[in-house]
Amino acid sequence: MKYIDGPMPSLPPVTLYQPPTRPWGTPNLSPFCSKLECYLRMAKVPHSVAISDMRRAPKGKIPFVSIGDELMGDSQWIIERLESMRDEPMDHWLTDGQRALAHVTRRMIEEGVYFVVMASRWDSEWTSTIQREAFTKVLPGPLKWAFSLIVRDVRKKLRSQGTGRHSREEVQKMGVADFTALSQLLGDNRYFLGDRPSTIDATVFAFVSGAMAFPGASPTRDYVRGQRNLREYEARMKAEYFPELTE
Ligand SMILES: N[C@@H](CCC(=O)N[C@@H](CS)C(=O)NCC(=O)O)C(=O)O
Repeated sequence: MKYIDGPMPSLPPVTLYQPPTRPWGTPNLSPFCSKLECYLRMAKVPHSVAISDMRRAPKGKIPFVSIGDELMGDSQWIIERLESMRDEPMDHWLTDGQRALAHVTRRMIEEGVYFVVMASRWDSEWTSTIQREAFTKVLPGPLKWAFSLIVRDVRKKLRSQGTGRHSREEVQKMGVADFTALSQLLGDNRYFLGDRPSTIDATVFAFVSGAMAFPGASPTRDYVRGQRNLREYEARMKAEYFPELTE
């Protein structure tokens, strides 16, 4: 799979490693993979996409990339590295205040909303149906038995991070509060910070899309689906950067 539009000739070849799946009309099962792929498309970075093999992941997580011969993990470090190689970084037009807002928004989403989204997806109600179906599509045949290990691992991580210690009601209350803040900050802006895209849009889009798309109902998902501005933002971003998902 290739996406090339407006080449950046000074870059060494870039390959994005991620699971080969676009479930439920969202770019990836993993919102961090959706974020990075969205950024690569927004920034018009020529790249190819390959299936992730966790044994090669430099930080033991997806997504990861190769830039030339170098393997690199963590969506944010990757974006910052690629931005540093551009003549004009995507965020060049932001004021210091907008940069600060983008920073706290991204940290809230990636360190807070992510775990609410995970808890909502791995809720016992959906684990054995929706999640099993999505995961067994991407697990290689011989590893399909490993789904129960994944369930155990995700729940252990949710518990050690803290979100997994709250009741479902408490987790959902946090999720609705986070997306209320995002909806209010977005207002009627075309992109998160105004009428031009910036790197924070990759994160906001990925997590709004991932939360909205999941087929299992939850107060958080239903809140996001019910907010006109979040819904329209997700549809605009998708039409612009992932048109194949709107067909
Ligand atoms: N900070 C990392 C987070 C990536 C992340 O948490 N990825 C999850 C999938 S959504 C993962 O690889 N989980 C596997 C694991 O933790 O073992 C980034 O921005 O890339």
